[in-house]
Amino acid sequence: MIDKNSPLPIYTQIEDGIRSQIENGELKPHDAIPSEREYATQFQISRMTVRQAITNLVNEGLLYREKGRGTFVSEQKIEQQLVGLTSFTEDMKARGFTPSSRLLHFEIIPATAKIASQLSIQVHHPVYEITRIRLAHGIPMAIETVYMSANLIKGVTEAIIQQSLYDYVEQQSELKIGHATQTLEAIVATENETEHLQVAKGSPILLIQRYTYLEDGTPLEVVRSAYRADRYKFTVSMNRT
Ligand code: 16G
Repeated sequence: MIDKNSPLPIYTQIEDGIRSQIENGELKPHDAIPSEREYATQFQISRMTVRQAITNLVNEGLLYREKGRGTFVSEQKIEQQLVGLTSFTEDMKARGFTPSSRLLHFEIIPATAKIASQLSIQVHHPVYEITRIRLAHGIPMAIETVYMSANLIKGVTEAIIQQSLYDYVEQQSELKIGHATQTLEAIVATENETEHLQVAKGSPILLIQRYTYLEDGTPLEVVRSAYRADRYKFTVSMNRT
């Protein structure tokens, strides 16, 4: 792992070494890495140097420390392409994860002025208000609240929401989902989100707000999705035109 003649600083070499052990699977999620003392003895370097390398990897989210227990490898993040308009169910299946949902709230409410204008419906017309925890292999990934016109999409039930909303819209309602616009920003998890996503107080969250439209331009849904920043990263590819 260490070449003392290399122009690269020793701590960078340690960082790179641990990083490649994680990438090639030699170190797996939740494995303990050797202690500072062990690295220091093995490579004949100071513990300060080792600490610097490990702290950098902790700050990057690749490792996590547990008081009194040691330092461990984090779960790898799910990498989500910000291209095609896909559903959570499709995204997870495409990665070989089993998607599931835990329903927190399901109600038909009269549209507020804000929701009515976002969905282009009359104020007080009925809308579904649905909040679900979205899980992959039983691990909470996101907490998501959807508003949808109940006059547009009829017959949504708890059983349907446990499965896929997009499936219901396209298969049962035979409507065509066309396009969406969304914003992505960083926020700090609220207490409620912290609890449901099983993350530490004050954890960063990736907040996506999506407006989805049918092919004919009718607004379909307004969505607020709070994704765990320790489990998710989003990628976009760009062309210089
Ligand atoms: C995704 C969408 C959400 C949509 C849901 C449908 C984002 C940020 N949000 O979570 O807008 O309502 O999928 O999922 O990607 P479903 O078909 O699995 O119910």
